[in-house]
Amino acid sequence: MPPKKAVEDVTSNVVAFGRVRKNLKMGCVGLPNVGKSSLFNLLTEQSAPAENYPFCTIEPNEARCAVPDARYDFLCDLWKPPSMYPAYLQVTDIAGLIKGASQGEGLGNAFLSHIQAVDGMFHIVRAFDNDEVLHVDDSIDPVRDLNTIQSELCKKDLDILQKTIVAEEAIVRKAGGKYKMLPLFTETTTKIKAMLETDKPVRDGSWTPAEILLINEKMQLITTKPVIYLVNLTMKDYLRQKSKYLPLIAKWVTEHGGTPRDIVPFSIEFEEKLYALREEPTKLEEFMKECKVKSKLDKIITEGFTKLGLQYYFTAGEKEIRCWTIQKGCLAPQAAGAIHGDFERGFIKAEVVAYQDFHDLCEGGKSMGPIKAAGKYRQEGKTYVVQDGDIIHFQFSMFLAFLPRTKRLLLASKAISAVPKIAKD
Ligand SMILES: Nc1nc2c(ncn2[C@@H]2O[C@H](COP(=O)(O)OP(=O)(O)OP(=O)(O)O)[C@@H](O)[C@H]2O)c(=O)[nH]1
Ligand SMILES: [Mg+2]
Repeated sequence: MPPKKAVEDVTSNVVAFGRVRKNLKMGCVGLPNVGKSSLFNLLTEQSAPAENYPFCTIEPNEARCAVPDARYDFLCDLWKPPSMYPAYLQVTDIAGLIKGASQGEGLGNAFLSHIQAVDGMFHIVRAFDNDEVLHVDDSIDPVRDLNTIQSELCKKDLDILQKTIVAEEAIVRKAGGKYKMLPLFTETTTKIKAMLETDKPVRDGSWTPAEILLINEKMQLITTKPVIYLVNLTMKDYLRQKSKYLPLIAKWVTEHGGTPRDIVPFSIEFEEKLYALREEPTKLEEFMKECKVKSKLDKIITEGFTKLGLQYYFTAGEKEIRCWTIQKGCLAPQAAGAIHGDFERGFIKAEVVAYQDFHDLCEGGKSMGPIKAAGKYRQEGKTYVVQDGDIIHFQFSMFLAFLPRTKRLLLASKAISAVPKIAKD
């Protein structure tokens, strides 16, 4: 008799690099003295040391910042509940890397485990001229700096790859012929090696879902992590929205697998000025009127959150408005699991209204009446892929929640097997 097919617990229809969990982190990466800790402090309102000397940061600093969202503000204003919980982005401030870091230069290899512990990178690029702030390579040249960091990360990944291949070969040898190296493993590692040897990050390759799953399982590469390039300009350049470095940086990013959306020009000097004026509203207003440009901190947070493949849905009621962070592509039962495991195990259905429909139809009230009347209050089942900003009320049963797992999965498997697996673009 053929072995029984295992019942798979399908949690999402997206196959992507990286870990599947909701508390993913963005790490601040770049050369020393480029403004990583200063940005970290501004984003998270911390006071990590950010002094004017290279390698000021040694051990990583971690904190979180609320994700700004006008939709959340609207719901909070409408309900005015006693408890309100926005979504949060976790941010880690990491030590600076220099040329040769992968071979132990500067603070050496410690950076590897620190970058491995995050899920995406804010790559901070210095584009501010200032003789008082030392540059480790003596001059301002953002393209050279981008190449330095990219090359060090690729070299480090080559090390990881080599170690993974050696470990896999040892397993095959030990098995004494019972087990052969999978062709998928050999083909994938050959492809990765060719990319890394020419300083191309693995994320820029084109990969099948099977290759992505293999990479996730076998090696913790750092160049699979998504990147946002944050370009730190002088206040003068930021105010005039022009910098001689920006076109060069944009060219480099687009030639290296990125898109213009992956670049966020900002200015620590400008953001620190706004921060210093935060308790003087009149002066702040005058300054903002004068300069006609806005802070970029909100954009940095939301872009970071999106880059990690995260999104959230809302629960809204008299007691609480809350954002529940989930991975993009998450199915309704697993989204319910963000609230409590019993909600996932005992999931019956989700009552859903898209935020925009609620906003447009609520007539300034909290009632779902007008939304139902317009046919926009939906009942969704186990295969529903939750959308960013859905307002959801889950129905669940304690009876189902306490059924043994295999029985529950068997009951669910028919419906769930209809959900296609797709590779993240
Ligand atoms: N003029 C100017 N100085 C800046 C700017 N951004 C950062 N600095 C200064 O540069 C110095 C280093 O800033 P940090 O934020 O500590 O830099 P870092 O990248 O964390 O440096 P390491 O921890 O050494 O890797 C500090 O004195 C900052 O005030 C900027 O946009 N303009
Ligand atoms: Mg620092």
